[in-house]
Amino acid sequence: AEIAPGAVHVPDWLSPDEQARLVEACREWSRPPAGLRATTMPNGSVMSVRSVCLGWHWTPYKYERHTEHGEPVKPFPDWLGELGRRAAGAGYRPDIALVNYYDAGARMGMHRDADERSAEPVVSLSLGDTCVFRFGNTDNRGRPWTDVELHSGDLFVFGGPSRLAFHGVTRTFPGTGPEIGLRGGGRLNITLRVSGME
Ligand code: MD5
Ligand code: FE
Repeated sequence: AEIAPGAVHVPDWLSPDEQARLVEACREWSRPPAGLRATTMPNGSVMSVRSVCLGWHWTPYKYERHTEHGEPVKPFPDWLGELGRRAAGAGYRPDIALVNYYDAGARMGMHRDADERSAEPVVSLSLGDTCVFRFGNTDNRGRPWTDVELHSGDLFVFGGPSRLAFHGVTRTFPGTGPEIGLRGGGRLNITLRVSGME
């Protein structure tokens, strides 16, 4: 379903086996060094979502090859690029993966993803607990917005005019995810992006 121009939601895009394989990959990527951690914002607040990056490390508001602790960021694997091409088309060449982990209380405030130097789409894959994804407008963090439930296995592609729309995650529904190896529950979101760097 096209939620807005360029914003396409494909429910149930990943098979249960693919979901389980991605969860296992996220578990590996989450290990130190350069593993899962919470990001501290410039105002000192700590994000409730924890994240791990592949390819390029995001820290507000830029991408670097090393984490804030000087650890080299893990490589972006070829197979993940192939998955991205299945989602966004043959010419898509992502070089960043940003994995977000949401525990029962985690939220993501309204923001836009404007730190990539490329207008290529963002591919989003949801795993585990269902969430409410708030898809806003391109002007400000307020209304109008559309609330969409994202379920485990769903694909979202944000391209064209929706690439710079404000968006966030207002809540998750603990205990709603399928048995895909996310022990302890929660929600994972993997975004694939094109850095436009180098
Ligand atoms: C999430 N992640 O569920 C979301 C899904 C992030 C983030 O927002 O920055 O890691 S990705 C949603 C997204 C990406 C790019 C553009 C738009 C939405 N959009 O225009 O709505 O953890
Ligand atoms: Fe975002």
